[in-house]
Amino acid sequence: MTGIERLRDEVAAHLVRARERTTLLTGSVDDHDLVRQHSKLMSPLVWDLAHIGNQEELWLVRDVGGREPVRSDIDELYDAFKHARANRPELPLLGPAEARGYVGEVRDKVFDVLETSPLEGSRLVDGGFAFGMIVQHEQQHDETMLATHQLRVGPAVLDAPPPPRGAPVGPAEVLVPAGPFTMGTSTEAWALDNERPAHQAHTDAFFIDTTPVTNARYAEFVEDGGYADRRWWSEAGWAHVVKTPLVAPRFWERDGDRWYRTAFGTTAPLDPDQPVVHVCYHEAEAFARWAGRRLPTEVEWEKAARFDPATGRSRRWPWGDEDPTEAHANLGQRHLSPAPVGAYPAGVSALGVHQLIGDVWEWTSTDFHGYGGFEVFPYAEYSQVFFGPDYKVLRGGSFGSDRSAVRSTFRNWDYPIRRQIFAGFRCARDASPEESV
Ligand code: AVJ
Ligand code: FE
Repeated sequence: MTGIERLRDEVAAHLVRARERTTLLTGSVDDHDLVRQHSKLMSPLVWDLAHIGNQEELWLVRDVGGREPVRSDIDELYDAFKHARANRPELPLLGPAEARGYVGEVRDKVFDVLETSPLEGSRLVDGGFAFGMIVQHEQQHDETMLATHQLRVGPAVLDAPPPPRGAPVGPAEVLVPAGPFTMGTSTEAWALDNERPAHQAHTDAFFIDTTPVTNARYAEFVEDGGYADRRWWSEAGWAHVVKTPLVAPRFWERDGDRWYRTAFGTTAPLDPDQPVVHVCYHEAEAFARWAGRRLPTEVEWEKAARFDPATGRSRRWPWGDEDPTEAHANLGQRHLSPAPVGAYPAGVSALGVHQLIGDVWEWTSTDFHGYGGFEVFPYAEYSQVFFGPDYKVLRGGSFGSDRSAVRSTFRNWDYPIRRQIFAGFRCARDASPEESV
């Protein structure tokens, strides 16, 4: 097999894997659940389905393939910038059967385009990046659809084995030395525009938590009256917690003196050792202040994840340069929850930090901006239009993120009030001069 044939097979396998997941997420509910609005924050599942097909048609069938449109009449309906999520149920969308037919027809043409695509170079028409972008796009919407499943009310329809068991992780925090490191990437083939270019970044010495903050620890904050104590909240956070009002993470419920958590239609006692999930930025920030700590910046997070003090290099992944296996991280919806802390000793970073990839997206204190030297590619609406103070950066991916759609350089972003995403956090603190040596 030649190099190009092997590459085509790899791309095809990624496309097939993404489509199997999409099919599971849209095929496990009935047509009524596909077209209805489970939350104003989310699209109907049937919109995500046809939007996946429409983006694939735009970039791979029309642009890379130079083929005739499959359905040019529906582009406007599936343009995320034309209609807010809350209004999508009222649109004259393709019905479930029509949407399935459409995405299937697009996919057949894409396999045809792939047969002759050179898959090299960074130009869009060469296909290499374009196929990767579309694989990631489908997986990103699959994670979004998984969040819609979490918001859906009714009996469980998804099933997965429980995550691996936790284990002791040693000291609760890790010292990251002061100095420069390489942040971002210019070489990852599928890295999106906002992850580029590779550049030197600097941090002072700081401590970062060895693991994400657990349910047990977060429950202490709740039980200490943290949600009613003005001292822990920023001005915006306090306004939000009072007005909404927030009293505990989303999907937590108290019965007597025990906490329960509902996930994907199943209610069970809260696992004390799993990372807390479904908290917004304001809650993460308030917890950190209550604990006498702070959230890490995005630069600190990436240094903790990638910097190898022995070589001075930044690794591709916390554990090294090899792509993730099941032993490294809780990714890809293999489990329907984060894994208890210590469950992935093989995934530890050079500095000794656990579970940076997978389990829960981690809020950082950094606003979403382009790096120095940022260039829009291939379209401004992927990330540039979101740059500014309205969005906070999240890092590392969740149990619902696929390995094709997350990297140590990958940057997610959302409003600081959002908590339907699979987001948690870890804390950090400055190192004093005596601690830094
Ligand atoms: C990177 C997750 C914020 O879902 O809004 C999907 C990804 N962009 N379709 C989003 C995305 C276009 C994006 N996030
Ligand atoms: Fe999209």
